[in-house]
Amino acid sequence: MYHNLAIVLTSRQFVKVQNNNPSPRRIAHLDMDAFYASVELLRYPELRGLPVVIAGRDEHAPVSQPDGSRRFYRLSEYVGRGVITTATYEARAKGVLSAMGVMKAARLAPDAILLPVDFPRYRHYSKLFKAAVASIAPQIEDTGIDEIYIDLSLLPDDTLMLAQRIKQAVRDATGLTCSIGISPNKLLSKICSDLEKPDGLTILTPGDIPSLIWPLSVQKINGVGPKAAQKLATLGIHTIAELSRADLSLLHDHFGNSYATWLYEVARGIDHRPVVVDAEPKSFSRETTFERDLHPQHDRVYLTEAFTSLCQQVAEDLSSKAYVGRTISIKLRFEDFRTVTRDFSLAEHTADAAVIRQAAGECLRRVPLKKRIRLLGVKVSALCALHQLHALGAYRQQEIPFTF
Ligand code: TTP
Ligand code: MG
Ligand code: MG
Repeated sequence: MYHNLAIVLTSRQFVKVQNNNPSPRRIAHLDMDAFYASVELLRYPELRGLPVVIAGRDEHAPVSQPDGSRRFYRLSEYVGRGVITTATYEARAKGVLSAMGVMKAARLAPDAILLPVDFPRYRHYSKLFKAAVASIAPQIEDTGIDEIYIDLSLLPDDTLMLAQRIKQAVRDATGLTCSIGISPNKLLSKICSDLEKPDGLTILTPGDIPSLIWPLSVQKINGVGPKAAQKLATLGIHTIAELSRADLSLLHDHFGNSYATWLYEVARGIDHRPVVVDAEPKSFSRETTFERDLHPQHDRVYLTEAFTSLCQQVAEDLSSKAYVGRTISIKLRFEDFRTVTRDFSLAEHTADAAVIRQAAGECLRRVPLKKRIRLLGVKVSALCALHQLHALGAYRQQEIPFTF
């Protein structure tokens, strides 16, 4: 099971960009290369060129030797159930990948160096590289610890020159390399930033689409996961070109309306999503795709736990950002990819897990559960910043019993 966190934002700035600039947008996606591993190599330069894996616990930190050198742990010394966060390209060449179990990786590359995860350090470098980009191109949407979208549309400079200046600024500020993809939209730029890693730069023109995009696996589309790809494969659809030739009605039959329409558009490179800059959150949501499709009755205990956990996570997200919300929504995607949503609006704003859970439960009762469930999501919207609510004197913690 994996969790997706989404904070949906609004942007007034983007509306301005669109109105004033009818020419095609220039959207960049920038992603740092082997990010955690590259940050570690800055302090352990003797490991450059070696297979290195970031996965360990604190006990796997290097040990200083009397002669001033350092002793590093090897993957073969690891015992436990941890997973790899990332690996250097040298380790990837041996088949070691993100999210792989460490014990499995140890069989593939027993001599690879093992280093513990140091999140505060990665967050620090994340801030550094984002600030460096902002000094050149301020229209940035933050989408992860090592990646951002940048809207270059309003900048006067040539695209290639801008991209090179951004890469240099990132290198100067951090000592790290990144890869950039540039195209008219987020979907294509995200695909492109991955095409020439590491230290890549891909500027996509419409003429490049048949040669660069069409031959790629559908899984290169951000939003087509292994399950959807597997299902598409049973329809004989493996590449983006094949997906673009599929009938919309065929996709509707197998994936439900909203996902099918989305697939149909992305296969044609269509994506109108704005780069969302400097914005207020519009909603907080968490969702989970289950490793196997769950039966509403037989897997009831597990589903209930997952449901409650999603509500708790959204409540924590709200609290950590000091927001409260009034509309609680749930999303279910069934085994046939049909997606349904339900909303419930509370009388008062809340960031309380139990209140969110009860409202989400109300939503769930309005969904006929006849098919297995592949995805479950909880969203809180109609937000208000806590300080605004306090100013209005309207916020009080609600006490609602936890019953179903
Ligand atoms: P990615 O950008 O996906 O990967 P990466 O930067 O390590 O390598 P690439 O050059 O291919 O971009 O992820 C960024 C960081 O997020 C990564 O360094 C570690 C972390 N991460 C995890 O903890 N678990 C995961 O499953 C993945 C994919 C990444
Ligand atoms: Mg990366
Ligand atoms: Mg990334």
